Amino acid sequence: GVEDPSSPFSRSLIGTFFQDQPLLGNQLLEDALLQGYLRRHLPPEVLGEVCSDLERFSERLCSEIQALGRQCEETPPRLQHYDPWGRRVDRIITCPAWGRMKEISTEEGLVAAGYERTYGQWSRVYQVSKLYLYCPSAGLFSCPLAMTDGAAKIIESIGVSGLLEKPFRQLTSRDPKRFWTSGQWMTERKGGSDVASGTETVAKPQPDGTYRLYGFKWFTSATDSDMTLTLARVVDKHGETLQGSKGLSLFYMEVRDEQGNLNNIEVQRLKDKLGTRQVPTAELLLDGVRAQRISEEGRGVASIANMLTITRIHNVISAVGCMRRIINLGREYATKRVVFGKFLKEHPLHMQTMARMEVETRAAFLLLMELSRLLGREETGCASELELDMLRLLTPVAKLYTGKQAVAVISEGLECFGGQGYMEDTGLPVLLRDAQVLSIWEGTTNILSLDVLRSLAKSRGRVLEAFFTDVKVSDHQDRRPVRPALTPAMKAVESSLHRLGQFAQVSSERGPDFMQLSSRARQAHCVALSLSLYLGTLLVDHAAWEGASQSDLCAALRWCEQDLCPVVTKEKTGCYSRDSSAMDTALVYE
Ligand code: UCC
Ligand code: FAD
Repeated sequence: GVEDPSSPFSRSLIGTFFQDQPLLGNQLLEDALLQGYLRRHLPPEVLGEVCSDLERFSERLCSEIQALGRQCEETPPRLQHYDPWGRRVDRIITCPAWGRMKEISTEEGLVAAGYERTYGQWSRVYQVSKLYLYCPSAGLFSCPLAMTDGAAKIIESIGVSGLLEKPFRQLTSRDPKRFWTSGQWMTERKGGSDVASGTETVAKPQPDGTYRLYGFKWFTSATDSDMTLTLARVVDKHGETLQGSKGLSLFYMEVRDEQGNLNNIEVQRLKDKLGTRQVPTAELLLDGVRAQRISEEGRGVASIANMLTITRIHNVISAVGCMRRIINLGREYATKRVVFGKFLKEHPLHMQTMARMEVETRAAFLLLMELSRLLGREETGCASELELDMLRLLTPVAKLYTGKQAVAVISEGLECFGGQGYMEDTGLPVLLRDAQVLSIWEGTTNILSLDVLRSLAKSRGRVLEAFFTDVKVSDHQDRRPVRPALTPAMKAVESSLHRLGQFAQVSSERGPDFMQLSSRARQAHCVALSLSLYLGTLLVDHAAWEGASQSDLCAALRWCEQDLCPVVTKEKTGCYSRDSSAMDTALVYE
């Protein structure tokens, strides 16, 4: 305890060096690819408005939303079963920041933008870009927004009239006093993938045409929502129900009445989760819930599929948005942290690691944007048959791929901060914990692989044909003078296309059952190869645009080296050359 003024260590001094934390900058201005994509695709009259809104919103993320997101993480929801006088109330108590998130997302039109269609076919690209910037700061409020968007989509596809007029207006409102969120209650204890056999909930018809629902919902996220869509089996006049998919119908219900009392719902408990702790996820007993049937009897699964398309796209938004965020923070940190006598960004190996993450993220980003472009075209009646088929095929593919990829990239991203990446109070680990769910909810990876096969089978080969046509169209688009530097990437795409063609040929020769019967490894190989190829095509296509940057070019080349070519060719393609190191840094810091 003797104070020695020449020593920097004592009770009152704990050393002089403190590492600066990575700062969150304006996420639009720091995202060269997003800006490039918007410049490339949006008509000039749309571009200016969209970019200025995204820039303003990105400032709001730094000044307000990011801190609210942290509060949601630090103050998870809790369940109050009884009031102080012993009455059963089942109140889910969320923090004020969660409530504020609801207001902000309403003011910002994060759901409304998809339905107002101010920018015509580009409205979804605008909305998705905004959500992509938002989700890593959202404290998982992106979860209720996803389901809200999905519910609005279902109502719009059924028709905004009669009893569905009010919920549609509330779900797509920009007025915080009116805005509603929706749940999506599909999973029961017997099965969340196998909904057809797993659903035990029954719906008893009432004389006024409504129904009473009895059952148990095993996973219900954002259970503080105002309304929900759910599945149940209608009981016929003999008291019987039809088992399997054909017995399921879709129901709309409000969660509380005008006084705020639950609609004959008991909240059994809140789930104790690895991540997504900001969102209440509850087990619910439905004990005579008042509900309205909104699909034809027996068309429940097919009707809720519209919602699945939207929520799965939101899953992709989250995956890509969080990958982008960890890279942006990681590269900022690399300009501050000194190791072995120089900044992290001056270590070629570190830059190579980050460049790999960057290439993965760019490919996933372009896939997300392609999905939103197609969705926007579908919703404004501009989509061709080929585009509709591509939207159907790419949705499960993108969800399954980016769900896995997010965990890998974010995990690598945490390592870029060394031990600090593992420290909860840096706000970094939450990204990894929350990413783990992306491959589970909204359909696990295997279920989505099967959905890919469903889409192929249902279209009798048309979807596969659409895929090949689309790859070829993008590959040869405009046949404009392609930069010579892109040639190796284009060759890699062509040779992969050839290999995939051979696979498809074998499949068709072996008959229609082959796709279902072939081993999972073979299916996985086919999906992986097709996807790698498709992503390569998107990167090459973007790099061939006249406004493309050197980094866009580099990303396309890297993708084709890393993901399309076998490892042995890496030496030949110069992946480890001296120049490549400078390219890595340029790519990461574009
Ligand atoms: O997890 C959930 C919420 C989490 C919170 C929200 C997060 C959002 C992201 C936020 C990020 C921050 S909600 C629960 C999600 N549950 C699932 O995804 C279910 C997983 N299981 C499946 O996807 C299955 O494939 C089923 C249940 C959809 C289908 O199983 P079946 O019984 O085998 O179905 P069928 O018989 O093959 O299909 C029945 C009908 C067919 O139409 P018809 O009768 O006309 O031939 C199918 O073509 O449904 C149609 N269908 C589809 N249509 C099935 N899937 C699709 C599809 N994806 N698109 C279009
Ligand atoms: P299972 O279906 O039992 O799957 C177990 C394993 O078997 C998985 O690996 C799966 O891929 C595999 N498998 C299943 N079938 C097949 C097959 N045919 N071929 C090959 N492999 C197969 N659900 C809602 O409805 N609403 C919600 O709001 C909601 N929120 C959630 C929130 C969180 C945090 C989590 C974790 C889940 C939530 N879910 C929700 C449930 C989620 O959608 C399901 O957990 C998911 O669909 C998987 O269903 P399951 O848990 O029954 O797993």
